[in-house]
Amino acid sequence: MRALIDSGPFVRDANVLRSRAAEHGYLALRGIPGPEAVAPLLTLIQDVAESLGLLQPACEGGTAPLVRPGAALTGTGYDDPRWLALQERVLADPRFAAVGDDAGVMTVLEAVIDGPVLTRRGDICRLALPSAPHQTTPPHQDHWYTGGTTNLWTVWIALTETPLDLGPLAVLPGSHLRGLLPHAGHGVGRQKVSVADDPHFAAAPLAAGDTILFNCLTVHCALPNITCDRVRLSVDYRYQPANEPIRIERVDGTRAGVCRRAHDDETRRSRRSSDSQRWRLNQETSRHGSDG
Ligand SMILES: O=C(O)CCC(=O)C(=O)O
Repeated sequence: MRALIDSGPFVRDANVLRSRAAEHGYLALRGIPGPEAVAPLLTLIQDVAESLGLLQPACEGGTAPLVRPGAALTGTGYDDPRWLALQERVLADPRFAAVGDDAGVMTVLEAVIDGPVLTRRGDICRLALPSAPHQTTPPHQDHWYTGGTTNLWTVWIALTETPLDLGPLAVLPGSHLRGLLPHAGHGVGRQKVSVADDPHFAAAPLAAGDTILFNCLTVHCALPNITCDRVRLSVDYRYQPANEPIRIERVDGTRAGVCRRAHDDETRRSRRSSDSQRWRLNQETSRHGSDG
């Protein structure tokens, strides 16, 4: 495992950010948006997850919260009703959007995208429980799930201190230059690329409010949460150039965020109201996390 290269010191240098992002397919940004910026969102997520029976009452000091004994998510995690309730309550709260719209974050995005940026392109709040290796995010490229422009960037933000054993994000530097790789696997969010034990993955212990930004073709995964009782909390937001069309067609012909079975079922049935479709698409795009 390699270390991440910190681009935090260059946040005011658009040329350095752009050229590093183009070369490596990612930027690690320590202190962007920073611990104060994420504190209200951390409180919100802890409160909601505690009320759903997933966490013990919050600890002080930005350390990862303790799991409620016995708490586990069913299936792939993305289809557990408590996971969906968490997304519904957190994503609707202004404290969630505030972090994705943080001025420091947006400055970096505008530098990397080199122009006006469209937000809300698939955002999600994540909680990685201990003792759940089967739910650890496998290596994948977001583009497989999101479709549309390849100039789509994800901002992944740690909400508490996230040492390696808590399972932070890992990226494969330069992998965005290989184009879209074959993905295989079953279940929501379980399609992955085969890069078994590639020693070139890069990761680092993160502090609350540290960011990893990466392109939708950059292969990434989560490290497993191998703590016995701590929960990793993070959020990820997606952005694309404002002047590019929003396309939700995946390379396999399904719509982004809608799994094949749901897509086929929906095609057979007559369509429901456009409002309910939009809601489902938002939910599924979020799950992708996105499934990505
Ligand atoms: O946080 C994770 O477990 C995975 C994140 C991810 O795959 C993403 O942000 O696209």
